[in-house]
Amino acid sequence: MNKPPTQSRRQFLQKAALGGALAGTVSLPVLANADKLEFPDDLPEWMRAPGGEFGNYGQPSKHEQQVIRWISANPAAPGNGVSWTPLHDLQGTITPNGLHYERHHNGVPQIDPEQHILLIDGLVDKPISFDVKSLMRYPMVSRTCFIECGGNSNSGWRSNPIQSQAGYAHGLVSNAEWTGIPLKLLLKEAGIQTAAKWVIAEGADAAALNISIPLEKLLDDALLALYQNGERLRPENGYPMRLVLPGWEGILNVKWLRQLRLTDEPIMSRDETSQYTELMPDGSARQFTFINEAKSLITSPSLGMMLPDNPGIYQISGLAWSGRGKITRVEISADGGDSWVDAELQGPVLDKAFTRFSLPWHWQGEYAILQSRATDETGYVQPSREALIENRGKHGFFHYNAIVSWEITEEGDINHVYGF
Ligand SMILES: Nc1nc2c(c(=O)[nH]1)N[C@H]1C(S)=C(S)[C@@H](COP(=O)(O)O)O[C@H]1N2
Ligand SMILES: [Mo]
Repeated sequence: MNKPPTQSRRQFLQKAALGGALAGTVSLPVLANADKLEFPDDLPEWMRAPGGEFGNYGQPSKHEQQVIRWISANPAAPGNGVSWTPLHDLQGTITPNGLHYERHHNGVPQIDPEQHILLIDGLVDKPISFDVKSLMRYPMVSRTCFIECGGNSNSGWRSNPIQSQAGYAHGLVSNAEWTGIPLKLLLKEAGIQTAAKWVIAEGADAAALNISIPLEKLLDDALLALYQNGERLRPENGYPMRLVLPGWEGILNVKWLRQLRLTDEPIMSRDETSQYTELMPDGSARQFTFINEAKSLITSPSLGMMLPDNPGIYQISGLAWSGRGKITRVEISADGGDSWVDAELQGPVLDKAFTRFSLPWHWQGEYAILQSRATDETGYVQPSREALIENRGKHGFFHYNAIVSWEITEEGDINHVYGF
């Protein structure tokens, strides 16, 4: 599984020449059941008696109970940890609210919305504050975007590829439709002084997490979000209000937001100095890397699944996203990166949001390495792991966005490998 690339593996892949295997012209009826062309004599039990009750708030089918966020909490510091979105179990592009990933530094505060206020002060003409009721009277806009933790996928820095399902290694990213008030509206109401360049955002959790954000971003496309996929924010995602900074790393999307203080310089808080600042190979430090660069991930087939038919037809499907704009291209390789074929992008392709890609694959039962590679509208191409490490060194912890490789064995098993 973690074996180093060998000559024979490479030769193997070359023999498995792609030919038409990824070409996308396969006829679908081969997957239909030939042996179930009549219903069984007995009606199933759910058709013989009236069904269940109405529900005040819906829950997934009991047959889908394995579709969960995976929790990696820090036992040494309760309330500090993450839960991962099961990207490998989901389709489409919207993350259901109950499955949005979580990252808390000190637990989920149980905020009474009646008592919560947002204070805007510092380098403003007049400090102002809002309660939830007053904010509800503002004009709101909706936008769909992903939020991704800067630490997502960071197991990729390890010397051996971890054998976790796609979402449990890369699911500190989720995509939702956020509705709220453009921040520029609220900041302008306070009157921005010319000396103001940064905004220190603070949350109302026990961590009172605070972080510096360039004022420019808040005047651009930032939202004070009150709704998430049509309903009020979930407590774990910032109820009653949070910052949403499309395309910018998770930590800046301050949850349970209670203060925006305008300043002329960053505050140099914990999460922009001891964290999120990284040593580069030349000894310099990389700081204030706000943007999540383009990335993609094949979610199906992926680790934990099996390819039951050998040979068989499979839909390769996955997600791509970029903090710099729209995804313009996703390529797929089945031979460890020697040859690439363009996947289909499912529309609408939105700015700084998940884009679903797919490509039919006629697997002939050969050894294969599946990879996806995203390009965004700035022309940025997702790097190989080799290139990423060459550029960033081995001491990285954040912003890992290299190509992910799934090894398909001749038996149809799937492993995570580092490719060649
Ligand atoms: N107040 C506060 N805001 C916070 C955090 C926190 O612990 N406290 N975690 C940050 C981090 S590191 C991330 S990745 C995102 C996670 O948002 P989510 O839990 O809604 O997915 O929130 C950010 N905002
Ligand atoms: Mo994060």
